Amino acid sequence: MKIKNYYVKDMYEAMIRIREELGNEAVIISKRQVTQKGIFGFLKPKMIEVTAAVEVKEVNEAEKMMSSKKTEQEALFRNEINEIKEVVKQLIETNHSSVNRIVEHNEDIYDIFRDMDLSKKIIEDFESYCKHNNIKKNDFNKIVLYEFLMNRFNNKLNIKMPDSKVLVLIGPTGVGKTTTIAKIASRESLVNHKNVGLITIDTYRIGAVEQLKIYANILDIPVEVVSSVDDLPIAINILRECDLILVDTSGSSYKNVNQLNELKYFLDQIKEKEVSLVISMTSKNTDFIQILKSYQHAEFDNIILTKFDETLSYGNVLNAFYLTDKPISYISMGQVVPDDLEYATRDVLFKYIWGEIKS
Ligand SMILES: Nc1nc2c(ncn2[C@@H]2O[C@H](COP(=O)(O)OP(=O)(O)OP(=O)(O)O)[C@@H](O)[C@H]2O)c(=O)[nH]1
Ligand SMILES: [Mg+2]
Repeated sequence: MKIKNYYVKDMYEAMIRIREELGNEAVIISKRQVTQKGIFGFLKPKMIEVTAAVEVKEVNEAEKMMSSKKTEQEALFRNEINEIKEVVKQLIETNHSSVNRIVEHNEDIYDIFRDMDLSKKIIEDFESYCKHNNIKKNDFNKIVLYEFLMNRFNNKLNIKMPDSKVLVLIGPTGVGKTTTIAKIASRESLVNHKNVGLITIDTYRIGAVEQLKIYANILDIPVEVVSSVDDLPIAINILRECDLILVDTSGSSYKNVNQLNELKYFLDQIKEKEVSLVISMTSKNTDFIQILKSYQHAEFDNIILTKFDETLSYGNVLNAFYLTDKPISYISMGQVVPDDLEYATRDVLFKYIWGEIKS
């Protein structure tokens, strides 16, 4: 058994350090506020002393080695280890009650859920997680929520970068499809030295074609404009030498069934492709759910989340991976091409979510 003390600013820092140093199996066995060291320590903000423990195999190895020698001193030592083990076991068993003791009960987890605009499904899952772990409603707190999120991020979150030659971006109007295409095109052509070609089938909106052509000119890459379904395979054939073909589409309202059918008809003309559904983080949870539902018809493969910079509520990250089994690929956090685009990673997404809950 390895036991270690940590001096930290908050429980978030403690969790991160404990996970890093002792691993996922570690448990918190105590926590108390302490004054910082030094003459003026009492003037500084208080720190938290957190004690964590984890069972390690080395103890068993040590036990084996020692038992072979069979000296009286060793037998005494083994007894001591067993006693320590027993104490720590009891502490682990009462882990939840010790967690409850250390956290103030004034935080209402349901207020956090409401502020994050989480779907009902997630709240129900949290409740069943707590029930399964024997945590009563009165004991819901941020540490329980942290453990729940860690668990779900580890087990449920699905992340995957698109890797097909043809990538089509679809989604509601104004979510950032064209801007994201420009960002991906810049990154792939300038950084990864790929031959990139662009196609737009957005001939509805005034200026849409020009918008894409401007990016194509800057990057010096070819762009094909497609105005009828039959032209789409032709455009793809023209760009066949490219390593990556990015297809921009016009925005469709999730409520407009005709537009969605037309989009599906266009998409069906491309045999081998990956389709990214672009959704803005600023969408309300109820709209977010409807967008995911309506666009299922278009058979998208992954999700790109945009406009992280325009919201302080990141619940849609959870909504995204709870309401569909499709992976998240990119996240966009601003208008700047190409800088404001990142590959989605577990750590970045978790940081957004936990940052919101913590504050
Ligand atoms: N703040 C912010 N703005 C963004 C982001 N991505 C795109 N935008 C802006 O959102 C606006 C619409 O972006 P577009 O790329 O034209 O969106 P679109 O989905 O192609 O729009 P339609 O083609 O009309 O459906 C532009 O002003 C972009 O600069 C982002 O991540 N954050
Ligand atoms: Mg567009």
